[in-house]
Amino acid sequence: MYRTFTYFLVLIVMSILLSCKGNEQEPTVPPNILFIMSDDHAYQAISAYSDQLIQTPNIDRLAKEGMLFTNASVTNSICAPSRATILTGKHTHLNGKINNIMPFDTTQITFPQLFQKAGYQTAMFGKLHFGNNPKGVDDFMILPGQGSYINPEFITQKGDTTIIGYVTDIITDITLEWLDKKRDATKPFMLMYMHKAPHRAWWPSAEKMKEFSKKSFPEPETLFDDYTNRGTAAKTAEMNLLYHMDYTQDSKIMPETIEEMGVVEPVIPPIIFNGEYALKQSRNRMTKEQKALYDPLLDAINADFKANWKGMTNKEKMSWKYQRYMQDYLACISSVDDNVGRVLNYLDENDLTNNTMVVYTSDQGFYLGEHGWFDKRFIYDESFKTPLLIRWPNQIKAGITNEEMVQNLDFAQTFLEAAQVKAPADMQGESLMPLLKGDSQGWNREAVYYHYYEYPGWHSVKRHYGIVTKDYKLAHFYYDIDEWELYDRKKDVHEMKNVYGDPEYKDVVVELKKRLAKLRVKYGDSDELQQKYLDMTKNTNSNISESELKKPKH
Ligand code: SGN
Ligand code: CA
Repeated sequence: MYRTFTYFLVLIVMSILLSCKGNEQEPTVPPNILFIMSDDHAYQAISAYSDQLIQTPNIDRLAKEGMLFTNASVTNSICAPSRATILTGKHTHLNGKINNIMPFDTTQITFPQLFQKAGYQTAMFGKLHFGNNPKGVDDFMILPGQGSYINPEFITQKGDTTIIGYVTDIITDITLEWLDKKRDATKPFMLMYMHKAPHRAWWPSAEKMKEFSKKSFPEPETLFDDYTNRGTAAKTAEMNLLYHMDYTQDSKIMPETIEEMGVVEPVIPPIIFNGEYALKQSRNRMTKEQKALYDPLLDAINADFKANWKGMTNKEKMSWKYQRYMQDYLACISSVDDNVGRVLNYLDENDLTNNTMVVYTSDQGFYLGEHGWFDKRFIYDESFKTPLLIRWPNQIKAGITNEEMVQNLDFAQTFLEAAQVKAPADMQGESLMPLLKGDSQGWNREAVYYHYYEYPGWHSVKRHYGIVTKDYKLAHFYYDIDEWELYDRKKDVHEMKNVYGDPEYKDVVVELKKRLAKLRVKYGDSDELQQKYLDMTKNTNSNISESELKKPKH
């Protein structure tokens, strides 16, 4: 009641103010916010960024009809920490969610709570991956932990439920149902629509698997990278397609085939020993009817493997794995794109397009074979950068590309400013509203800060922090080793040469170290905090504890 009253009051005051200004461009009602986030969606796999790998016509609409950010990045390239930064508007070292395992302190203010307080209708559907339920949403249905692709379980306010079908379609069905039937249409909404796809172990819908397992894709230039001229961290990371991508859960080779062919590589992490994990996760969850759709497809993949694998060189195995990886990963994305299309159509059909800010992003970037890798975590470009497309026809001109260094840290304040809700003073980002309105004068960020913590853990990427400017990237790998890396982003776009020790860059290093120290002070990070988080996580290893996350507390 009180909220409805506040909302109408805001509406009346805004209408009076706007009619006084006589500006037809301004919205007369607060905008809706539709936040769409996928999990591990690399910008390389959105055709608005590059059409080398896939066509994503629906996601591309947001760029055509809005703004495409080509230098958007995350502050810590991993799932739950990225989500914590988005929700709190704070760097990891302040919100405390340093990795996927540590609990999130739920006494912190998250931006949906502020929307709810301001009279918005709020909801969240899909993957949160937090270990606790969201605050500040009137309605939610979230996957437990990483969730399942096939016949997923959901945690809801009314208890747990399992829905038969494919996760990307189901999350969309739930989202559309809320938009159409559940919300109060007299109020503006802030809706978080968050996909599980295309997270590992990539499992497409049967229809898309059929389509994509016939395709082949261009290899990235750096697929056969041997990490020469890089530091220890790149050399010791465990995310190489040849050595760490699993034939069973990742490439969909059945344990029987593995045995028959005598495959002993790669070294499979214990949790997915014998391929149990993914095949259990997806194939073993299927109904008889679903199995009947998938099995001929899996048989064809296995037959191809049996016919070709034995005679392959390592290089050929790498190429084979890359193709299998891209077929499944991109097939998952194709479903995301179709489903984003369904939601955008709904907005069109219900006259909601013009005054809804639609945001499409990912919780981080991802390696699609660049440097021979899959996964994320590093400050290097493919995982540091993240896709970001924003459309709001009432405020943003169509078809604009923006190259400024924006971050997921900025989202909360952007949404709050769009809705004219005051952001708490301790949020650390900056609202993107000036950029969205075409005012780059009102934006003067020249460097961003990054800090990754989940080590020891999956994929063995060592802890590091760093500064990124448009020209350079300086990173300090401080645990286990004490190594600095510097990349010249203009001359070495693929980040193949660490020039930290190169005398030519001596002055650049001195200057960047000063700027990095200043950034750490500005954002409140320090050696002491770093040590505190090291001590806190001394005995944790995400390889082991990830499964414990599966069941969030209610
Ligand atoms: C799982 C994956 C990893 C992935 C982490 C974190 N392994 O552990 O490849 O890096 O999730 O991903 S898997 O064998 O289970 O597929 S995150 O997006 O949740 O941070
Ligand atoms: Ca992720």
